[in-house]
Amino acid sequence: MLTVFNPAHRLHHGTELKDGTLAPSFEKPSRADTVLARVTEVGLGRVIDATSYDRLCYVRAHSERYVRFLESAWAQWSATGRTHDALPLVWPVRDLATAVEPAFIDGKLGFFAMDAGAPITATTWDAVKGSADVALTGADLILAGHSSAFALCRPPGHHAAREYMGGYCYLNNAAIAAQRLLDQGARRVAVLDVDFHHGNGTQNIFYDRADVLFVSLHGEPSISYPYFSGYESETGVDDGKGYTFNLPLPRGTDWALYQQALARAIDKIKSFQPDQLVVSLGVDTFENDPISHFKLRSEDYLPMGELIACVGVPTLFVMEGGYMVDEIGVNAVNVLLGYEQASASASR
Ligand code: OKP
Ligand code: ZN
Repeated sequence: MLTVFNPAHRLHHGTELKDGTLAPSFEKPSRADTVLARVTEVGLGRVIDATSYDRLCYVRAHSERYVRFLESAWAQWSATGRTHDALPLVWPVRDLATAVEPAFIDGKLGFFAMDAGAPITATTWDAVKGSADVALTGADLILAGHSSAFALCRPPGHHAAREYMGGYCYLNNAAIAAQRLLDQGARRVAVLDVDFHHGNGTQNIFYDRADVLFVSLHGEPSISYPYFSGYESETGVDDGKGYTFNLPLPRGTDWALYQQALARAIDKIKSFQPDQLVVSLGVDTFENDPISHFKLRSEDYLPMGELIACVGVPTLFVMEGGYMVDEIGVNAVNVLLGYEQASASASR
C-alpha cells in the first residue's frame, strides 16, 4: 500500500485551553512523524509526496466564504497587532443572528468555529492545505487503479463541517477525498469513521445526500466530545434520509464490543454497494489514549483492518486522531497491515 505524506504538516502546532490554561495542543507534529516512521519500519510500501491542488477542490466540500476565511484569518488577526494563536471566544448559539458574516476577525472566528479547539497560527493554513492535498493525492491513487492507499493527513479533518472548524480540524480531508472520487466518476462512496470521536463535520457535509453513506462508531455523545452530535437518531435529511448511520458506544468499550458494532457497520456499507470506501482512521480508541475512553489494545487494530477489507472495494485510509504518540504508529499501521493481509488472502 502506498502512503501519501506532506512534511508541511510540521507548520502547524497550536495551543489549546486545557483545565483553564493555554498549553501546547495534543494534536502535535510528532503524531504524523511517528506514523510515518512505523510505515517505513514495517515496509508497508512506498511513501510519496502530496501534489498541490486547486482551492476549488476544497470548495467542493466547504463553502467559498469559509475557505476564504481560513486562507486569510491569520493576516486579519495579525493586522490587529496580536501575535499569539487566533482562537474564537464568542459563538452564535441558538437564537443569535447567523444571517450576516461578521466583518471583523474576532466575529468571523466564532462564526466559522464550533469550539476553541482549532487554533490558527501564522503557518496553519499551509499545513491545512497540505493535509487536504494529501487526501486528494490519495484519492487520485485510487482513481488510478490502486486498490488501497494511506493518506497520512495532519491536521485531521472529520470535525470540520461545510462552514466551521473545530476539534483540531479545519478542512475535512475525508470529505474532500470522497467528493473527488464522486467528481471523477464514482456513483456512490461510503465513509467509515472509526475515530473515537463522532465525525460531525463529515456527517454535516453529506447529511442531505444519497451518494455518500456516512457510518460512524464513536463514544456516546452525552459523555464524549463533540457532545452535540452522533446520536443514533441522526439518520440524514431529505434525499440523505437513511444515508447516515451512527453507532455510539459506551465508556470502556473493548474489542469484543467494538467488533460487533464494526460488523454491523460493514454490513450496512456492503448493502449500500459503494464504488469506493474512505476510512476516517483515528486510533484514539486505544486504551491509553489521553483524551478518550475506549479500551482497544494494539493487537485489536489488526482484525479491525481485516473487517474493513470485507467491504471488498478500493479503500482510501485517511488519518484522523490518536494522541498516545508512542503507540499511534503501531496502531494505525496495524489497521493497514490487517487490511492488506485480508485482501491478499481474499484474492488468492
Ligand atoms: C479530534 B479528533 C481535550 C478535550 C477535547 C477536542 C478533541 C478533538 C478530537 N482536553 N478536545 O476526533 O481526534
Ligand atoms: Zn478523535
